[in-house]
Amino acid sequence: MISMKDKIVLITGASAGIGYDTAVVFAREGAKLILTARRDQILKKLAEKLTKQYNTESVCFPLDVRSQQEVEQKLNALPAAWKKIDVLVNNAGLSLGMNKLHEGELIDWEEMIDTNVKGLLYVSRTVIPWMVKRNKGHVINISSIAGHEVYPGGNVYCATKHAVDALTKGMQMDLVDTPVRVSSVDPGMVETEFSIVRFRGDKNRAKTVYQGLKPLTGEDVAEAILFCATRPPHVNVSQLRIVPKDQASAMVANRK
Ligand code: NDP
Ligand code: 8X3
Repeated sequence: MISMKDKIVLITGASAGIGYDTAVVFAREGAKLILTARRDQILKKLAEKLTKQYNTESVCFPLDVRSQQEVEQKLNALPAAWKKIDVLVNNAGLSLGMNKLHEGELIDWEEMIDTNVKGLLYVSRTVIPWMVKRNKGHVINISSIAGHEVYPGGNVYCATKHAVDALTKGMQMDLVDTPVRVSSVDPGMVETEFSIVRFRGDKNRAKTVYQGLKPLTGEDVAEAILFCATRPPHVNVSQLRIVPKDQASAMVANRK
């Protein structure tokens, strides 16, 4: 097993949900954290909490992954020691709306594609060369069950997660002759801010997504991410699908 003690872990979208809980879980294991998202006040509080709780060393700064310039500038401005990133968790992502495709909002499409696909690419394009140079590193992409299945109204979001799946496979091929590992963690329903964001702050509608079943928590997924990161160097968890016991597929769930 690889210990996370003093490993440098960069998490995108660390201000909420899966990313936030991944920060907590890796801090518990002794990692040093680079915490990024747009809401940096939450990141600051998280960093303070982790320092108190686990004596975690961390840096945090606002980062909108949609901006290629911002990604390149801010990551390149990291002190040299912090550029030795051992684990990159490409987690920042979102879904907006559930309209039929022909009734979709173009602005929502742009934001999903820019964040989930292009943002992941920008961060990866900056960080992976450092890993290749050091002959060390692990990229963990957060895709989804929506990267394998499509459901009504999921159109563009599902397309972005299918793209993440393709990018993971492409990275695995392109890095196969290096020690850098690439994993995909693909969850089903996780109760985070995800559905609140999707339904533009409508918490009641968001609740109905998980009605009658026990969804995953961000922590459940964070532990799965940690599992991937801590396998011995000759093992690569290429894809880890994790769903609630009550969920069989994107469309089939056991609701009481
Ligand atoms: P949350 O809404 O709770 O968290 C999303 C995170 O992404 C936030 O920290 C948010 O931070 C960040 N984010 C959004 N847009 C940007 C941006 N432009 N730049 C940087 N950060 C951004 O959702 P989850 O934790 O559930 O989602 C995390 C990932 O997991 C996503 O990729 C999602 O697609 C995936 N996923 C979620 C599932 C679920 O059911 N919840 C299931 C399968 C996959 P901020 O707003 O501060 O920028
Ligand atoms: C999030 C899970 O089923 O809402 O990726 O698309 S789902």
